[in-house]
Amino acid sequence: MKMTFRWYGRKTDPIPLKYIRQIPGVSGLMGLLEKPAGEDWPEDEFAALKREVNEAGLEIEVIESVNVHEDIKTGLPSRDKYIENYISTVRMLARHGVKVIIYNFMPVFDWLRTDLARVIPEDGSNSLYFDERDLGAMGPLEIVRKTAEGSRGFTLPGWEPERLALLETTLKQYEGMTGDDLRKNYRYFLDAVITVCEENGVRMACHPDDPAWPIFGLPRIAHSREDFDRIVALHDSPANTVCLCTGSLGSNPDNDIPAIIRHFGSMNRIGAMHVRNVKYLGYHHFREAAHLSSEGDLDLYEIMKAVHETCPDTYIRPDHGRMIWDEKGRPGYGLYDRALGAAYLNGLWEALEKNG
Ligand code: DNO
Repeated sequence: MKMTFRWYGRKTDPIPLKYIRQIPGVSGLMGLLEKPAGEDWPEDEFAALKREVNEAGLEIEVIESVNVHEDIKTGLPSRDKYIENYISTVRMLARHGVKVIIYNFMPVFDWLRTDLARVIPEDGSNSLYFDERDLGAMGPLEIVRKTAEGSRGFTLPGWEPERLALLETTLKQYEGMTGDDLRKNYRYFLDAVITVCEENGVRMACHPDDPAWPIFGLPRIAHSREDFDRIVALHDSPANTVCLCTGSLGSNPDNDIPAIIRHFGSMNRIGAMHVRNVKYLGYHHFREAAHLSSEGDLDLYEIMKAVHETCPDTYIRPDHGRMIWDEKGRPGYGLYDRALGAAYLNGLWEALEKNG
């Protein structure tokens, strides 16, 4: 297992690389370049990022959020141009030693919350929060406005301004589209990209829908074990894998996370893991919790045990943290609680290793 940490780059991430290097057991990043979906990532910019990360004593073998353009998801004729750009980015990242690319195939929205800083009454910290009843009253444009307002001036993954400027047009393109239509377009994308990944020693890892159910009537096809069975079968290859995000899938209590890890881990279809805890508050209602099992409803020991048994070489990062100790950072991506999460997950791992 390689413990990593998400970092947004020096320009927009207030956390210095040195601090990340000082978290015990963190050997690398799940890094990214903040680029609009569909863009061919410039090699010089990535090379500079890699140099900077390596000089700080960290690896950068996993890249997140190489976002898929909406024209690919909706199957417009212009998709071929964007797929070509994607392939060129995959080749470029491979030349620089990247092994896993995390992306998602969610229509329009990446992850969604109704409050980015809900105070946890028990301890005064705050965390990301979702209540579908609040969403019902809001509608897509309103939730976008609210999310942008609550982001403290940081761009949030999947909420890039260029993408949201086109929101109304994009929503129209999805009208009448079914899950099967989306899967058909997904297969077209994978057929083009996965062969290139195989040739270049890269694995694609699909991030689940978050929360793990359909929203605003949009087709969503990645929020259960059955969904991911279909995804890995769309183009059967060891390079077509899952980014197993425990908190996203875990937002639906019907998803048995350790069982899902065992299932895809033993098929060699887990490319990377995002690990965090969730506290259920009711139907389609939850908040994010500290990583420690007893602070939420997921059993992190069982989760790490399933990883240890079936995919022990995977990349992991502690996912969203709460805001604690008065930190003012990017919602979900502060330093302190994620560092505590990494330390805890490393502790569980040490115990699992010593128990054989
Ligand atoms: C949210 C992140 C996601 C993830 C993307 C991958 O906090 O985990 O934005 O990186 O879905 O494309």
